[in-house]
Amino acid sequence: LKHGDLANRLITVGSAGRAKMISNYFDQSKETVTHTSSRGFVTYTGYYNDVRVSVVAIGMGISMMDFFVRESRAIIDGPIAMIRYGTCGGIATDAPHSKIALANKGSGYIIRNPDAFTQYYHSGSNTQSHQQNPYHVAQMCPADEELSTLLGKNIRGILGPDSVVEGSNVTADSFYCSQARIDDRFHDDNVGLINKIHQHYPDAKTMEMETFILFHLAKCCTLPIKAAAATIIVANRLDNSVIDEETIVRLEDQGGHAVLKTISEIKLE
Ligand code: R1P
Ligand code: URA
Repeated sequence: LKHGDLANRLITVGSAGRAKMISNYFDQSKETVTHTSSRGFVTYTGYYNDVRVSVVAIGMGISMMDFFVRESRAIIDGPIAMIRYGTCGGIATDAPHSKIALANKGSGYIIRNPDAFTQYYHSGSNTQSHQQNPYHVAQMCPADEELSTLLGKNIRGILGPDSVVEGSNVTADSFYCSQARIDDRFHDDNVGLINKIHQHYPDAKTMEMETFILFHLAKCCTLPIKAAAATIIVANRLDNSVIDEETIVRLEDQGGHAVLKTISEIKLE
């Protein structure tokens, strides 16, 4: 993409299918420009209620979000608003599957500390790596308050008053070890990690893999970026209950519509 190809109002999602679904709500009387990159980014730029918007599917993880925020900021003039609409796992009893989690209280960040695992590098080595904490837990980064409030209002307006769980999210650098999934095939030292996450972030409701980087780069950018995030809770990690496929598709579609309405309505100054 080059200068001018992206709108100042951006939605970012993980999957190409979700991006397409949201772009189906674009004004049909106006042109939608689509671009698929060889690195797996899929972009739709068009209009919603006569306002220019872009939806970008970026795939998974913190590096892809880093590419998205920095490279879109490089080719857009003026203020930007960005909303992530993703999926996540619920890590609190009041974050059941099939609700939409609004990260209005911000996002935490948990990453594996490789130096806590160096005793596995060489057989017979006596390094004291176990003295290190196996996971680094960063300070919470806030979301944009105005954008988050509007997003919550519009999701409730389309999906109903009880559709939203508010709180904070925790972004992890892995779907597995740093989200406390136990795998005997790897040394992960992560038993009880969800409890440690709650000690650090008492109102954490969800875990996923991109939101913190979006919020952090929005705050660290020298040019204006407003950022917010909402995610479909696809499973609850405490009781192992899982959403059904039909509900995911409905929430991607209707929640995506609410996200699109929000990005078109937010004031950019
Ligand atoms: C993992 O399955 C992926 O799903 C979540 C995570 O953040 C990660 O990207 O979000 P998306 O559905 O937006 O990809
Ligand atoms: N995405 C994640 O990163 N974690 C989950 O538990 C579900 C979706």
